[in-house]
Amino acid sequence: MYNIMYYYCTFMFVAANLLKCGNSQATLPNFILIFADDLGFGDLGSYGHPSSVTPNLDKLASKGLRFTDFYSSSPVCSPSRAALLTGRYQTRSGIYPGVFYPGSKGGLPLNETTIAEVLKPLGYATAIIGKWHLGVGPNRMYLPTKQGFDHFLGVPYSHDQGPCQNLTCFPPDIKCFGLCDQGLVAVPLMANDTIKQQPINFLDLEKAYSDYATQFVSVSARRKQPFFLYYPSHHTHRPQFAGKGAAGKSPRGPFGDALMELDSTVGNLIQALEDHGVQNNTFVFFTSDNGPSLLRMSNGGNGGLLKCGKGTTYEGGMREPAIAYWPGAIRPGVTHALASTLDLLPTIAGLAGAKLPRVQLDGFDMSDILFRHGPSKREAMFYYPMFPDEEHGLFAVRLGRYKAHYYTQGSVLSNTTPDKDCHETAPLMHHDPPLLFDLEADPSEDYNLATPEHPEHQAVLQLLRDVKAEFEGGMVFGEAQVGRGTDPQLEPCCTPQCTPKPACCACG
Ligand code: CSN
Ligand code: MG
Repeated sequence: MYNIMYYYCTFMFVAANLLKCGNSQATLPNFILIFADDLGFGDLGSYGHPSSVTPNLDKLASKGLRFTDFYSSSPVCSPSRAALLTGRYQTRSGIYPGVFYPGSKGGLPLNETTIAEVLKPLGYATAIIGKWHLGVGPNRMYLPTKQGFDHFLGVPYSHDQGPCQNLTCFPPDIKCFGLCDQGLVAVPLMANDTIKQQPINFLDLEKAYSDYATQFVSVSARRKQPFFLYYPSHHTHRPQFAGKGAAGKSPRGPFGDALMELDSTVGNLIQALEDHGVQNNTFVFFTSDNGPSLLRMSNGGNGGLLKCGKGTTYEGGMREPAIAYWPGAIRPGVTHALASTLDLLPTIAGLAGAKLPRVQLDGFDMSDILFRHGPSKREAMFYYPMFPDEEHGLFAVRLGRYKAHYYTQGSVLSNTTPDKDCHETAPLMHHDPPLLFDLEADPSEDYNLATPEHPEHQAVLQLLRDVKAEFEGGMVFGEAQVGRGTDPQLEPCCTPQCTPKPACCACG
């Protein structure tokens, strides 16, 4: 009975938002969004990995809601982050083709509305800690501080987008595994718009992030200010790194160590919520930006039973682990509802009672899934490739249990997996009729159903075609921001007047 009342009260609290009920306070909920980098569907203990050490994430999964059919909007980083923060496909906001570089002229357009900007008018404290990757630009005009975040501690792009010959792992004299970009400035650590350290010290980085994040939780909670913490980790993007607490500690090797370090931060965040008594008033969500990097063998992640990985529109490229955690409000369980990073903005706005941006959104409120283990409002997922263009449009569509591939293409980012369909040598192929897979019966996309032996699938193919046509009829591509090119002068340098660049940019 107690339990029923408890859930009822919290449910009422969530539904009516400011309704006083039981012990729950009439306050706005807090949000923590943890975004792993290049983490695959099969990488967590709770998703079946035998040697990952992820006790804290596994605890969230067992006490929260674990998604089996959750998608990122893109098989690479910048576009998937744009979609997460805006609730809109990257093609609308112009975050294509590919990903931003340190000297990119473009960025997430300032007229796009992020989750942070949705929450700001309600008095939320907002922070991003970790990897931004939505542009730096002239006068650093595209940094997170211009997109609704009060605080930024982190790197404005990927940590392999700079020379990494000095990036050492544990033991300290061993070079980290993986290729990095030469000829660019060393990777900077930024505090808001200022460079704090260049090159970054990776061995202390996760601890610095975790300390800053728990401090942000603690200060906000003590002030009784609602908060939004966006924690886009560099883990587990290659090259892998880990500080003293995790390096050499996991049986899985460098990838496992990095993942273990991220997991320990998750534990610290949950502890901070409990220490300040806000765990029952905080919605925690964990997922990843795209599938595993299969570029450097076991130094990248693992897509489990899904086909291919990063850079491709097969399931391994975009289907992600995802966990929703809110003690008292979200009942433990597993959901097979179709959902996406695109759905977080409308869900969070709904929970806070915030106004939705007055633009075309691609997300759906997930409240029915979260609080009632109910069905999804989302019927379809649309797959754009790493380099989308208007001529080719969508590569694939999922509608219910069926997925049709109109185009397939391999990617260098999935080059070292045994399946040759994933490699960059697998050329762009147009499929007419499309390849058709039943993802419930065949999640690995092994058995094409659009064959003469299966005439019964004509109806579903027609339905998929209609859904695709209707969606594409409403898609307006924004100006290609990554396509605006790069200028070395725009690369963040802590000693702007120094010579010779990029090597002279060094501080802290
Ligand atoms: S990503 O990884 O930023 O996580 O997508 O670090 O696609 O050319 C992807 N890329 C550098 C990367 C380059 C990255 C690319
Ligand atoms: Mg990534």
